[in-house]
Amino acid sequence: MKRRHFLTLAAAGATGSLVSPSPWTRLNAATTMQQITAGKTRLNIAGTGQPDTDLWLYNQSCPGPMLRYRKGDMLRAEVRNNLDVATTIHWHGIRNLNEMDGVANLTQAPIEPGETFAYEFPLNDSGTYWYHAHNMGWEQVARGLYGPLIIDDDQDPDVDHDICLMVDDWRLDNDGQIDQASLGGLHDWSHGGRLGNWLTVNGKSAPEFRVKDKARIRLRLISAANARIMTFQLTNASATLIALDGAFCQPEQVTKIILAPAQRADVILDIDRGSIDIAEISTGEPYPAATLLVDPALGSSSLSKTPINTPKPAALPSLRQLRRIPIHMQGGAMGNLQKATFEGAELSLRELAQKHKKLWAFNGQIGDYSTLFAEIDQNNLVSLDVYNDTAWRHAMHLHGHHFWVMSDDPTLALPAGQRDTWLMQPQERISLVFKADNPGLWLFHCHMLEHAASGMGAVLSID
Ligand SMILES: [Cu+2]
Repeated sequence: MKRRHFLTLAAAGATGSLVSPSPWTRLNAATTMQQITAGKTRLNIAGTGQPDTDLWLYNQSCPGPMLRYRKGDMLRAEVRNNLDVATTIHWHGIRNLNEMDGVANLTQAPIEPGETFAYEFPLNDSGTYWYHAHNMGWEQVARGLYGPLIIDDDQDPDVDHDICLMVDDWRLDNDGQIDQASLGGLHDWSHGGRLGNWLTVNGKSAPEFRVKDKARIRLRLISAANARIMTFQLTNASATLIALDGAFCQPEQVTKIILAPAQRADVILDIDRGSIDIAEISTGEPYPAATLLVDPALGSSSLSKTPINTPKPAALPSLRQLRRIPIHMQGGAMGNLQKATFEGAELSLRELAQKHKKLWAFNGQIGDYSTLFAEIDQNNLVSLDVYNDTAWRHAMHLHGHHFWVMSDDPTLALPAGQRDTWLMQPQERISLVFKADNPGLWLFHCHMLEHAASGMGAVLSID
């Protein structure tokens, strides 16, 4: 099985450039309580001349407000639910207090319509993160309930522009509205998830970002897509990848960035020839995503373009005492799952699909929050030995911890640093190694949100 490298090594010579002022209101002040309201809003995301789209948003903004802090700050947010369904917020990639992790019906009660819930937790890691609804996520994220969360670090490289590109893959109907008929469709759930037909970057179609000439730019890419695995290509530019899923990695030159749902990648670009186009190319046809426009009115960068020096990624500890947890992933279309256990009963795949909309299993068990998949002693070093025995790719996400990715397969390109979401190819075998130093009930699930909803998840108990 050939696996696609997460990031393709760049060949092109030109350095790129990226850029632009943030389109969001910047909420700040680490110690103040942020007010975040989930509600219904009509907003244009379908492009100029198109009708506004009925969305579910945080603070009427798409994406939701940028939350920006410094490492060591406390995040305090009062979340009000003005929707007519229950919701929660999960702070993706944050090694959080368990009771602040935002998983409805596992770590907290759902926030009912009209209610508020206060989240408060320390931010011990810097980098690019995001927050999103974690109750009926397959619908609530698809309708717009997500936003960026950025934590600055004293060791961040100096740049002229720090630009966050939050990308999404919407499925809109001919009226420019969320295609509601397809929400919950069993075909999508058993295949690659609910793929969209409309790409936005920061809620807009192919936005332009103005930058200084010769600028050094940090570009933070975040995928809020439900299911689509996107590939971003920088035309006329190469970039230095410096972080994956928030964590600094071994810097490397790239011209393409593959982002599975929920993944993030940070790159540094130096503008040395005019403007730069960023295209999404996963379908084979380049689709414009964003442009970085050199604007002479902004002047020219005075930063010296020193080599990029970032902190070393966290080193893998000794593996002498390793708790191995085998995870055999099965199910989905063209799969080999015949039957599985759901809520204590063994059912055929047909029954599971037709009566319960369950399609995926780990070790013959359909994921649900009432079953502990594994009980782990705190501070154990754990290896989730995952075998993707399905015909589909999956973006596997662990809550509350960051993991190292290991494999016996020398052809796999593995990250040197830690991640929180790993894209698995069909038939891939991988070990996700982490120190179980954060007590609580933590989900390990596919971030193709339709797969998670139909059984591809498990609860790990650490204490
Ligand atoms: Cu999946």
